[in-house]
Formats: sequence, C-alpha cells, structure tokens
Amino acid sequence: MINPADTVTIAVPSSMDKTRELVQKHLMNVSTPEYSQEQVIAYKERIKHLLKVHNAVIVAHYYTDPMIQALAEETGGCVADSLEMARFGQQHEAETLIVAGVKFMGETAKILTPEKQVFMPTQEATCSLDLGCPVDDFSAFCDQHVDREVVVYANTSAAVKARADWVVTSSIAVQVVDYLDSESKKIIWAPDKHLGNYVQRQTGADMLLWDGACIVHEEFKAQGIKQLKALYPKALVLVHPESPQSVVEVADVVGSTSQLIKASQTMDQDTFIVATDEGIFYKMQQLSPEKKFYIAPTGGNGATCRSCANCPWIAMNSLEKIVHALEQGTDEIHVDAELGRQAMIPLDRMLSFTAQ
Ligand code: CIZ
Repeated sequence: MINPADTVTIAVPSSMDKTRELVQKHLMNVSTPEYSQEQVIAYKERIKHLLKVHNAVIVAHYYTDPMIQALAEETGGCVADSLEMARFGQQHEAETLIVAGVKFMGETAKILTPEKQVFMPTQEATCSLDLGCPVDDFSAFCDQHVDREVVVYANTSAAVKARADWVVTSSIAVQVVDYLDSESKKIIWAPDKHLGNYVQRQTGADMLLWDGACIVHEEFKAQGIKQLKALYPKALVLVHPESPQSVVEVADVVGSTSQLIKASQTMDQDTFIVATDEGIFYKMQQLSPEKKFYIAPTGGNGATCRSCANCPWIAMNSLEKIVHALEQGTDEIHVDAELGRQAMIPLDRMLSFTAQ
C-alpha cells in the first residue's frame, strides 16, 4: 500500500500571498445586479433576437445564475460542466459562442474553435485557481522537475495549459492520473491542492502539488455539515473534491458537478446536503423537483465566509452583460495563435481520452 505522505508534496510558490491579496480586493468590490420582472423579460427578448441575428448560441456553466441557465436552455444552447461546454461549442454549428462562465472557459472554447467568434458577458470573471497559478512561476516550477508529467486542471489560463502535457476536468482527473500512474509516470499537478490531494489518495500516484485553492470550496466546513446532517439524518452528503479533505471525509458521494447532479437524480434519497457552488441547484431541482437540497454550511456571512458558496466571479455574468456583448461586440476572447496551438495539444489529449 502506498502511503500518501510519501508520494504527495505541496509546493508553496511565493506568488500566493499576492494572489490572496488580489482575490480579497476583488471580493470587496464585487456586486450582483438585481432586476425587476419587467427588466428580465425585456433582456431575455432582446437576447433571443440578438442570438438569431448573430447566429450565436449560449454555452453556460452549471454555476451561473439560474436565469442564464434557463435562457441557454430555452434558446438551444447548453448548460454543462467545462468539459461538455468545450465539446458543445466545438460541435455546434453556430458561428458565435457566448460563453457564460469564467475566463478559462471562454479561452478553452476559442482554442478549440479558433474559427468562431467567442464572447463572454465579461472577461473580468476569473477564478482563484487561475489567478493563483501565474504562468511564469508555474513554468519555472515545471523546469525544476522535468522528469514529471505536467497535469493541469481546466481552471487555468491558456498559457498554463500550453505548458502542460495534459489538461483534465474534475470529472476525469482520477482516470487520467490513474492511467499515467499505470505508465509509471510521476506527476506535477496544478493548481488545486485539494483536488490534487483527493486524486492522489484515489490513485496512489506520485504527485507534486501546486498550492492553489478555490475560494468557494475551501470554505465548506465538516463540522457544519455534521450539524446539518443531525437535523436531516436521512440526507445524503454530496461533496465536490475541490473541498478540503476534512469535508471530503464526511461525504457520501464525492464528484464533479456532472457526477453530483447525476447522483442527486439517480439515488433514492429525497434530501441532499451539497458542498459546491449553489448555482448547481438549478439543474438538480429541475431534474428532481420533488427532492430537497440544502447548501453545505460555510463559515457564515459574519465569520470567515468570503464567497458563501457562490463564486463571485461567475456571479458577474448577467443578462445585461450578455446584451452588451452581443450588441457592442465587447469582451471578445482572443488567444494568440501559437499559444492556442500549443494549448490545443493537452486539450486534445483530454478530449481523446474521454472519447475512448
Ligand atoms: O469542470 C468544471 O466545469 C468545473 C469547474 C467543475 C466541475 O466539477 O465540473
């Protein structure tokens, strides 16, 4: 048996403090728009018209505002995880993609379909994992460990992907690392240390982890989940593996967004405690209207909670900004052609691996 302590190491890059500061600064300024019912109807009608005019389709993530997820579905777009968003954008005949999510999702769409125009409601919507893995630091780190295969999570910039051998999403991370381990490869994993730690424990692979974390998942608390479970003893606990190990340990099911949604739909229980971004409740409730879903406790508004189970960047996507992007052509994603070509290699590996 492999002792995880022998095979997993967490690197602490000096840039982490700067990243935490950036995240904190952003959180202090972020605000989410509130619309009247009339405004919602007007924005939706306008967007439906503009999508037709521009031969465009909305590709939305499970974590976006339920209004955006509903609109994507009503207009023939998709609501999915980042892997399926990438596939949908690549296969759909629309000439223009509106990617509602965070920046790495827009970049991935552009890399996979350079011939399409890709817009985002706002390119300011980023991700603490992406911010916490600047390409120069990461590249220097990889250069110190050239004997290792570089596996990066999809939540990274195009430049970091271009430096990698493999890109993975949380839905396939365990399988890919298991495969690499069976080929006797040692691994650099970036950026999420919690997901990396989970994958390491599942596979026993030799992994060197970057010290990144998602500010949403990092705030779930095992103690709070146990207390909620005492109130709802029959509830099943669904946990995303970007959460800390103590939270993963109280889970009944650990999985990516699509895996958690599937579990909520197929398992017999009628009550679930869910540790991931609360945007996921739109799809869970749509698939199982009779079931009850509770968000797993974080530190609470007045305590240590900064994101309170809702990614502040993904929350920047709004109907108003979709109108703006379609009308004004703002927030178009551009990826340098050579960088895109390099990033395509590990992305292609991921897509081919899942197609097997
Ligand atoms: O890959 C994704 O879409 C993310 C960010 C999480 C997940 O578990 O699907």
